[in-house]
Amino acid sequence: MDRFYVSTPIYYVNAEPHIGHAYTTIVADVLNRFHLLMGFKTFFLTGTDEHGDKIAQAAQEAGMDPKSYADHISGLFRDLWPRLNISNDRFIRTTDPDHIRVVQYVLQKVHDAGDIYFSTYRGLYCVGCERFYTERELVDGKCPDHDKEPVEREEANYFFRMSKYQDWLVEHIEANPDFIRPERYRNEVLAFLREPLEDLCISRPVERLSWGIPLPFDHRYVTYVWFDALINYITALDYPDGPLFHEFWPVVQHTIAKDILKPHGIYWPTIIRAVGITPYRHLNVHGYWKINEGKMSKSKGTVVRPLDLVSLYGLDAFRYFLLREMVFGLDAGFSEEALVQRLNSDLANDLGNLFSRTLAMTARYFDGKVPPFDTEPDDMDRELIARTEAAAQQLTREVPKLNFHKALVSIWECINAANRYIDHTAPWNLARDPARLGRLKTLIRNLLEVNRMVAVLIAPFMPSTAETMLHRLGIHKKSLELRFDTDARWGILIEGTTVDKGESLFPRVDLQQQKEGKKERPKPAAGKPAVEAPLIDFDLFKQLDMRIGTVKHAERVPRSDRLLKLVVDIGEERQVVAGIAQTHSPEQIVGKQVVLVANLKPAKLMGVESRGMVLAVKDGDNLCLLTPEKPVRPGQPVS
Ligand code: ME8
Repeated sequence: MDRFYVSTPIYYVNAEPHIGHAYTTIVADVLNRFHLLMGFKTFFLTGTDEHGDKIAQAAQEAGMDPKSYADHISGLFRDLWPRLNISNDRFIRTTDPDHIRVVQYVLQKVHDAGDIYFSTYRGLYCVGCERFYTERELVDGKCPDHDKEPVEREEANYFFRMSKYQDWLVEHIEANPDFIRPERYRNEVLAFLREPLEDLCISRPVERLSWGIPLPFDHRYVTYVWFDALINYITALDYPDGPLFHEFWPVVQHTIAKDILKPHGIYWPTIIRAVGITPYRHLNVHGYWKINEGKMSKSKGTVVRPLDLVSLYGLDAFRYFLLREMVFGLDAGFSEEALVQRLNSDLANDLGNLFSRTLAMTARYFDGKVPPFDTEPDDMDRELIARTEAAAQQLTREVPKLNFHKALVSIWECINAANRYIDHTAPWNLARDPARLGRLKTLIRNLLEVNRMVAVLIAPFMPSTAETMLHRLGIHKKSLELRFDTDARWGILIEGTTVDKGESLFPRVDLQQQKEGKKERPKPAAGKPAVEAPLIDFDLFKQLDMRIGTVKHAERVPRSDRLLKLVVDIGEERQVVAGIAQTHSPEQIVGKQVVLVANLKPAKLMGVESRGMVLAVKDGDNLCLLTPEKPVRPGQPVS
């Protein structure tokens, strides 16, 4: 069986997930789902990068120890992915014990082979960044991040002999044209390699940074964060001895954005070569999402949060937009206007319309049952079938080349051809003439087949829409169970199957109303005031002792579907029982910060003592825990 392994970068835990993280992870998800559709055995890895200066500093600013801080932000990533329908097999953290073991194993191996040496380094050091800069990295002699001239400093450190592998790397890139792709990034790496490569400093003295993996051969040092992070790609396969490593390493593709081209295009292949393993098969490099032509920025308030968009426009509209709008490799601009435009035209008008027209006609003319092909196909039928089959072929050609937009364009050509087919054949006219019932059956059957094929072809991009469409066509398969060979074939609907007209797949969105709606508070039900509770004075409110706590441990309460038993750190450890088991798993909630009413009288639920109450909000089936905007020290009072 063919195999496929895709990874995303492991994201730093110094910032919350944004649209850029979502894009790379959705791209990897599409690749994974596509290869499953094609019958491959796959492995899909994502996770978080948790050591190093940046994280230690962010934790300090939040007044937390680095591990609790990393637990919290890592949890935000881990919880986001299922909500974007990401099909990863493992979520790796660089603080996982197996990762620490593999990093130390690799360091020792490369050290034993003589490729790590100890040396005193004299160089230009930026105090703000806490790192050395090479002349080439400076802009007008200054650190590009701090706009300050670095100072001369001397430090003894460990170095990886990266320079030794320079010639090999150039030859490898030249001999394998799609090792780094698209070509512009391959050229960028080759251009960099035209200059002599310096050795890579891979340690930090503990007195300067303790938040890292200790070097196995010298505990006065921790590992430089990139040497640690890159190794995650083999830890996840149980390197060196695990069967996964032998199965999946030879077919690995890493997916990243252009910001981390150098560590992936240069450090990683040379490290892996020094370990004695062949490097990855492909490095897939995409461009940047820009907001108002610029970088996303917290201070300018232009950070785009995936769940905000998903809650406004739906998950599949969000996934479709990202994949259709960006040409892989180039930058793209993000705007809500552009997203709504695509939603209304491609999804509501084209796909949504085709599906609802087809099902409405099936309901009207054939009592909602799939009719047979009753007449020989004519030219128009043949053209429709040919277009559908062409879209299927394009999918198999374009997705492996990362041309997601092209694959979608050809699926949409088929959708538009089917809409035109309806207009040209005018089934409503045939329906008036009993002598042409056979032709009407064939027409509707063709349309149902196109819709079914489209559902299968969009499954890697929009898995839940695919499932909804198939379900309503009477096919009860999960999108991950679909297989191209058996499911992307014309004509396999079963005659007589009942289809379900249902509601429209993608209601149109009015952006203006949406924006106004966002500003408005939700309207209370007719005639009722929004707040009915009696007013209280501040003294009564003050009697509530509410604290921020970090969940240290969580487990299900035996024999209860609803209850979780939590241990929450609020400066002291509190056992609390919370009615959240139907929406939150114990693994999801450990590391999260919650708001706890700390002076509630103890109570027993299902025989388990609860000393406090975790605050949550319920909106229909949506149960959300209240959590501070940024991590804070456990025990801080809420006022
Ligand atoms: O670099 N547009 O983590 P990170 C598109 N921990 N993609 C974007 C983006 C944007 N505007 N901004 C970020 C790190 N990304 C390291 C990686 S891997 C061994 C270690 C995405 O949290 C894109 O995938 O800064 C980019 O490469 C990644 O986030 C950087 O994530």
